[in-house]
Amino acid sequence: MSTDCIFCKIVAGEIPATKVYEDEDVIAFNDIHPIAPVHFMIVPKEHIESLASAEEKHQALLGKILLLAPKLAKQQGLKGFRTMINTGREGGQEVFHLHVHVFGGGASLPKT
Ligand code: DGP
Repeated sequence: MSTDCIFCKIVAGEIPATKVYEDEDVIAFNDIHPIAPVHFMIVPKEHIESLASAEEKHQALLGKILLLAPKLAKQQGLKGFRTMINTGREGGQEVFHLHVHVFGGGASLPKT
C-alpha cells in the first residue's frame, strides 16, 4: 500500500466507493466522475503505479483484470463497452495506481 494513494485508501476501506466487485486480488468501483451512464474501474489491490510499471510477475493479474471486464460489464447490463488505460501524465493518467476504465450504456460511444 502507498500511504498517499487514493485507490490504496479505497482498497483499505478508508475512503468509501461504490464497489461493483471485489476479490483477493482486485476491486472494481464506480468512477466518481463518470463519462458514460455506466463507468467503473477495475483496480489491482497491489499498488502498481501504471501499466508502464507493470512487470512480468503481474502477467496473471493483468489477464485476470482484462477477463473480468466483460463479466462485470455484462453484470452492469452493458451489451458493449469501452476500456481505457491512461498511462503516465502525458497519457492522461491522474491517479497513479493502475486501473482499467470500463464504460458504456446509453447512446453509442463516439469513434475515437
Ligand atoms: P485516470 O485519468 O485514468 O487516472 O482516471 C482516474 C479516475 O479516478 C477519474 O476518472 C476520477 C476517478 N477518481 C478519482 N478520485 C476518485 C475517488 O476518490 N473515488 C472514485 N470512485 N473515483 C475517483
